Amino acid sequence: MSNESLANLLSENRRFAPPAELAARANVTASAYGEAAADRLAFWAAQARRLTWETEPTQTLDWSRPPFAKWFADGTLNVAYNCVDRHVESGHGDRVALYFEGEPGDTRTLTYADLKREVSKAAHALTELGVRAGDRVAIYMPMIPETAVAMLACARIGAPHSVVFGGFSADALATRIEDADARVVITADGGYRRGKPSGLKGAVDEALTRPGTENVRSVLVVRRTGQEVGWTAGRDVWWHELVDRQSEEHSPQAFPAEHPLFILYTSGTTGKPKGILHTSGGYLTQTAFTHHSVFDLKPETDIYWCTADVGWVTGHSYIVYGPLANGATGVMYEGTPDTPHRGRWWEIVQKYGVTLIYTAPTAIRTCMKWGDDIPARFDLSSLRILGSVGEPINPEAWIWYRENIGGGRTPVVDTWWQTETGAMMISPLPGVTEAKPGSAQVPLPGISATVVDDEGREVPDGSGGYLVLTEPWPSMLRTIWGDDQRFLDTYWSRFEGRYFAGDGAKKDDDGDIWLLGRVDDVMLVSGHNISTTEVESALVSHPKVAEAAVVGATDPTTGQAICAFVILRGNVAEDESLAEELRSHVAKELGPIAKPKRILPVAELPKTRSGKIMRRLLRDVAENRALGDVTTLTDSSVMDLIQAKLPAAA
Ligand code: 6R9
Repeated sequence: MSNESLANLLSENRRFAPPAELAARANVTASAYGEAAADRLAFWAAQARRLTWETEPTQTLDWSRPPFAKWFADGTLNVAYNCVDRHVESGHGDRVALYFEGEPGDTRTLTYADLKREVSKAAHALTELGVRAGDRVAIYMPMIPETAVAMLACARIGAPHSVVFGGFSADALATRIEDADARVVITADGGYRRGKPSGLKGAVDEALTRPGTENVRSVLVVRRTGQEVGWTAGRDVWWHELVDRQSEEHSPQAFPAEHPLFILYTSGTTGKPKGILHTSGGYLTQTAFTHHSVFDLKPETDIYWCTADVGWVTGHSYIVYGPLANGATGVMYEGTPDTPHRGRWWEIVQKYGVTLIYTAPTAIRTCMKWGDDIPARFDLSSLRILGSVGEPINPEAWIWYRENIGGGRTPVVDTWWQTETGAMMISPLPGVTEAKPGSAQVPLPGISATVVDDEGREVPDGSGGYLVLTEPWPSMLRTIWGDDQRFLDTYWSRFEGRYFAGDGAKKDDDGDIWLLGRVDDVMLVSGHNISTTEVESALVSHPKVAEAAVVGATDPTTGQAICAFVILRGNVAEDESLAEELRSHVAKELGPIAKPKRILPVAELPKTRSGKIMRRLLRDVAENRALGDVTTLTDSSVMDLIQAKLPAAA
């Protein structure tokens, strides 16, 4: 990418000041930026005091062997104690930790005292199965309370967990079990999805026939749906038989701050999945701090709901560790947003009086497509802050979220971070930042990020390039499990001494950061770098378009030609003039250079199971190639539908 790359095509001038009342009572005010800038390490040392340490750390950062960081290295703590016991000890045992809403409508409420009992019993159960500190435990579960209990039980005994998303196949599970050399798998018979039970245990059985998984000696199985399951005597154990008979008292042992907490696999575009390793003290410090500051959490009164699956980093950091470390009351929902009806999420917000919600742009755009009338049927007035994560949020989707879900009152916080960063890195603060729709804006206090050009020079305001992180942060990944060299090559070799995030970004005239998508997705059209995100945002700003995915397809004259796949809003019909209408709209918003050559209306877009658009597959379609790896798709029939559309393309 050249320096004028990712030029400032899109101009977004709407601004939203923080509500005065929120600003007046905000947990974190503008002074935090100054304090952190004056002494970054002192700032993080102060944040570490949010936690209860068995041995208080005296060292903050050990960066003597970069990029292998150690944070709070001489401190010791127990992560589960911090997320559970200490809240009971400080008199909040009766506070609800989790409101669980099953897809079929069954509910459970766990207070912090309940959670302490469950986690203690599960910790004893794992110990009885022979799990010792340092042993890896794979967790392959639906979204039920036992999933959080299992994670916390592992943390309690110092056994790093590797949560594998329940939608992944037996093969994907086997690869991850093998890479982490897991000794125990925790699973369930199944879970509820789209109105019916779906299976999990069968995939575990199949995975454990694969070479490399021989070291798994036990499979602990939660009964959720009651469906028939295969059973291997001597290996398989029911959760209710083993866990329920354990003692409710368990003394948590303290571990060093750098003790591994979990491995979480991210699938890059190529090669085998990377096992991202996170450790204890720094991770918990930053997840707790960011959850407290970005959601302005008031644990006594807020009801917080993160709609992610626990199988993704968002679920780890913002369903389990951050919120529970802060003593928050959270909602956990098992199923899909449209079961049994398209208002299910908003019904949940109304039912529990949710005040803080954290979701993904893909979900927001889907709700836009379903129509404004659906959320309008529910009382959403309890909401006070709306969060977004996972992809760039198009300005139009941002505005829709604020207007239709937030009643035009609530701040929207667009939080940029990654599995690798462990916790939020770039985000507005709801009581401080004047918000710009579509921009994550500013690095959080204590975080250093910037945008650089190809040579690694910081770009001036108003220019684009690559996002880099310039100083270590407490919740950073420590390595790729078993592969230090790949850790160095992937993140630390592109720009000397700085972490390369793999995302394109630009700085606007105020120096605020706008994320422009993965650098692999940037298009080169007639010598200009154009970001997929900006063209998509221009398309979504047209009243007929709910969602768009844009790719660059090889073109003999222009190098790459822009090909746009669009999903139309609710009741918009596709007609002959549509493609031309959208093309001229993009030309008006961004300039003629960004005008898509082809526009294809489609019913669905290919997405990863965490909701990110897989542009790589769309590029295959646009270039008439055989499709690459589709194993991480939510629904591979989507691609058949798209390919069937192709001959009719404009
Ligand atoms: C938390 C999570 C990381 C990638 C990241 C970027 C994209 C996440 C974003 C965003 C723009 C945001 N991403 N949040 N892009 N604005 N607010 O999603 O982790 O699954 O590892 O994905 O997601 O491209 O590099 P992960």
